[in-house]
Amino acid sequence: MVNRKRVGLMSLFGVTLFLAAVQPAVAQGTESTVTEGLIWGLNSNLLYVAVPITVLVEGILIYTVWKYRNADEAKPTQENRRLEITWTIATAIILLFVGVASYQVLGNPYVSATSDQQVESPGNMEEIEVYGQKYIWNFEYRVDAEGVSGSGLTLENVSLDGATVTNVTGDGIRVENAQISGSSIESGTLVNGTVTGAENTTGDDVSFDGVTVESAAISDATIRNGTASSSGTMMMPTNRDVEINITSRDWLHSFHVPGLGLKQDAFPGEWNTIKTRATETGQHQLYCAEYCGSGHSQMLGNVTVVSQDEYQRFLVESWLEAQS
Ligand SMILES: [Cu+2]
Repeated sequence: MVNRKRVGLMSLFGVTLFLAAVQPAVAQGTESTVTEGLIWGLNSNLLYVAVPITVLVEGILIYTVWKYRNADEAKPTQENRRLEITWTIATAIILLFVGVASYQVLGNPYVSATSDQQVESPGNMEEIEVYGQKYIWNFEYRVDAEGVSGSGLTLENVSLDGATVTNVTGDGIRVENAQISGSSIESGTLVNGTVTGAENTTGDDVSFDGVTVESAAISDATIRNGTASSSGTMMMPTNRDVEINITSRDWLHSFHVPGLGLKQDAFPGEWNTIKTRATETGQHQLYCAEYCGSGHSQMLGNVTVVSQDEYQRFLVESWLEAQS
């Protein structure tokens, strides 16, 4: 009777363990990035293998304990070659499955990080730089935009592509009262600029490189390789590959966003890169996951995932704000 009760208790314990193990996978439901989807997919795949093995092994154990509960003396096991070959091969197959499944996910560029100083990004990828420092997170974004308008701006090192210059006065170094239509700069001053491909009056395309523009108004301008920044909150677009380059300005930190399945260490003087793609909009908590001093627990931030349009608007607005 006592033994039967014990078997019942053990079974209950087994079922509880099983439920505890399965529950997170069930609760997960949807994933918010490609990265998170891959990680949870691997998790469930391994669980599909681990649960039947656990049930089998525990079942045999419980059955054996129950069956030989009254045996006085244990009998020595006899050699059984067939059994040994079977469990060796079965184990090899299971380990092979675990290895292949893990490798596919861990070797995926959306999961594994690279440590290159300069990762050359194709133009179709958003680039975000993350700077950890005691005890705050700062972010820098690359801005490429078209059809940008603004006024009262000071622009440095900008390049305006496809602009047409009219009524240009000066010698190509200092241009005053320039009227540029297409990208229109009215009553602006271009200091130390170079104007190439422009005829003195109307017509040709012109591009400005390394130009400083003071108090200008621009409309319908193109921004190439501009930068924008934010502090505390990182913005991210949906349905677009994002390359997050992470470094530190002072000390060891770790960029950790559990809700997006992202985690990467931040070292001073080194860039660690993670690539991901968000699948839905939302806001997620950012933590520092490397003890970095007395303010470590307060080193929090947010990651806000918005639509591509909204992200683009954020970039341009931040860029314009930084110029004025
Ligand atoms: Cu930190």
